[in-house]
Amino acid sequence: MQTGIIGLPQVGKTTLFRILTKAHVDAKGGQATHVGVAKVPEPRLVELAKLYSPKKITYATVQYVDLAGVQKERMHESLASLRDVDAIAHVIRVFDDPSVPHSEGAIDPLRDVTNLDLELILSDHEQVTRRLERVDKDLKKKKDPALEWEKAVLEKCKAHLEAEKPLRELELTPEERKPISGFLFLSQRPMLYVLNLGDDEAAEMDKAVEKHKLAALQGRPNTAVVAVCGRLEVELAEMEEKEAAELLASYGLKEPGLNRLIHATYDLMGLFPFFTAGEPEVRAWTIRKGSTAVKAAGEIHSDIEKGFIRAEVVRCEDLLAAGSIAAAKEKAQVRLEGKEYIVQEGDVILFRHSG
Ligand SMILES: Nc1nc2c(ncn2[C@@H]2O[C@H](COP(=O)(O)OP(=O)(O)OP(=O)(O)O)[C@@H](O)[C@H]2O)c(=O)[nH]1
Ligand SMILES: [Mg+2]
Repeated sequence: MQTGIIGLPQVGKTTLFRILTKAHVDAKGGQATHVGVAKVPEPRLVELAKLYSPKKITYATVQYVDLAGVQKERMHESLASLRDVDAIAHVIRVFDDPSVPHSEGAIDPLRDVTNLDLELILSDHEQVTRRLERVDKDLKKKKDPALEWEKAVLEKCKAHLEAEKPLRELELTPEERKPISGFLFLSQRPMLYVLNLGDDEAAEMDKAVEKHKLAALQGRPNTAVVAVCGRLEVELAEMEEKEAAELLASYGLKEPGLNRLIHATYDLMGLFPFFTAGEPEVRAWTIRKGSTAVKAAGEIHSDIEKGFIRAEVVRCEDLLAAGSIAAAKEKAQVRLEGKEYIVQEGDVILFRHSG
């Protein structure tokens, strides 16, 4: 699962990518594409580790791709680079800094959001139109209920796009999704708007959306908005933990913007963690909402999936409060679940398997 970081030139994409992934890449890369992995912050892992003193703690991760700045003359390439990502993080420049030129001249976050979204919509519209022509041609030759259905869905998409709305905001039934699942529409990807604020706005992070008149971006389907302050994040990333916490507190913040950004990405992709815990390793694994226990087992190892007997499941909070698995068992908080059990956010699971 990859999230592509896109946005106009010089909006702070690479700066964010570098601190997200702790990668040492050259910000002046310009056209280069970098792929990196970010740890999903998870305080419960640290708490679990206190119970097990494991040799190893392993965090869940998300992948980010740092893409080249979007330029009007190279729009086609920019959009092509989004084909392979599962979600999009659009970094929008809100910070004002005369020493960093803005490709559009003035700072106007809503304009930048609207323009990029429109490019995604146009690209999808072109694809839908082309496919519709093809389908119409084929239907003239021969009646085909499957094609009729595809045509109906494509027309629904087309009308939505013509209203200048992204497909991620179009509600489709599973039946409607089927015929278009192969198309990789760009405006259908989950979208994270990342507002890159100026250093002077760090203390009013949670008011940024209203202040910059971006309330219209909130509450949309498959869309999230986070505000970060790139400069401050760079400073935080270079500090000792204690120092960083003090600096955050001085701005009235509880956690770095990066943590919120990573969590928002994770949520947006419909992912959440479950845990395994033991002396060798305490670990967070990533799973899709709605996945079964046997699927979760497969995340760890295909042998555990194949030889699945049952899962012993306890809520992380219950385990932490009880202090040990044995104590949680005494309180009847450890459940035995079968293959079809739907894994819940924060489950700690021990898989019993054969082989
Ligand atoms: N004042 C200020 N400057 C920033 C901030 N974030 C990034 N910059 C500066 O903006 C310039 C561009 O930052 P990058 O992170 O390279 O931006 P980019 O979006 O990756 O740029 P391209 O890849 O060239 O499109 C650098 O000089 C950064 O130091 C910020 O939050 N505040
Ligand atoms: Mg860059």
